[in-house]
Amino acid sequence: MQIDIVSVFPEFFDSLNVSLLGKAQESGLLDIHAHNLRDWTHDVHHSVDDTPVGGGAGMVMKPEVWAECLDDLLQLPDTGAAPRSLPESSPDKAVLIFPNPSAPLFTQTAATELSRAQHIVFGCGRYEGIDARVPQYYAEQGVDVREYSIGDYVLNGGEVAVYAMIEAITRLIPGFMGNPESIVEESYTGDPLLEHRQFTKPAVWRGLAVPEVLTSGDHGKVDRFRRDEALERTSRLRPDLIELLNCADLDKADRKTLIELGWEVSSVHPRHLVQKKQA
Ligand code: 6GU
Repeated sequence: MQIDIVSVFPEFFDSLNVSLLGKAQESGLLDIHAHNLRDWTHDVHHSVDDTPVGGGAGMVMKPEVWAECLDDLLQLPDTGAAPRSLPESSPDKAVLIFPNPSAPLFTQTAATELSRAQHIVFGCGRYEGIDARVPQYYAEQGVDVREYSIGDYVLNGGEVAVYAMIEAITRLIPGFMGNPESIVEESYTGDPLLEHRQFTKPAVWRGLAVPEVLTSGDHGKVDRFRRDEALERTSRLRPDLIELLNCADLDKADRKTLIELGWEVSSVHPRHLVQKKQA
């Protein structure tokens, strides 16, 4: 997979060369480049932003600079005219992603889909964001353009969000992880449940004991204990995820556990029986 990142702080991404991401680049599985948007400016001040049309605080990133940069990275001709229709399912069709706090949430489902892409270009906005015509223009050229937020809070720029998305996407590329089983087991893949707790030795530490069933050697009991713990933690911390489960996929023991936790499991999705308190 080729990843191009455009930012006014490309140094921010230097640490992508360490750890598992560094290894994946050495092995040729991944090729990541961080580019400085200012390299595509022509004026002496290398300016990338301007005041918002219609007024208001802050600055907006200029469309011309972004377009010169993105035309290069996407290898598109710099015409403002006729949209090029790119073949819909071309395997090397690039995905262009703009981090944006006012966009849909980036989820594990998006990460999984994007882990199959050949080429991703990330455009990191700063200030009040990028002129809205930039994503519109590339979408009209036939590019697969996405905008994602990583959560309901505001960051100073898209860099941290892009870093998070790159980690989530690349670890799902086949061959990236040493132990692919750890991907299958963890939260948000397979059943969208939070994970059970993990313990290592010693069995008692500072007076706190590991749950006894985990040391029993009975794998059936261990699996059931962990599954119940995942259901209980999800019910308590993220009931919205329980509501997405399909009752038909739950086994008898899952149903029993959910019923004990106050869920009704005889319709399509679980429903909580106790009315939630009004805000
Ligand atoms: Cl994608 N960008 C910024 N600036 N802030 C965010 C975000 C993105 N996602 C959550 N907060």
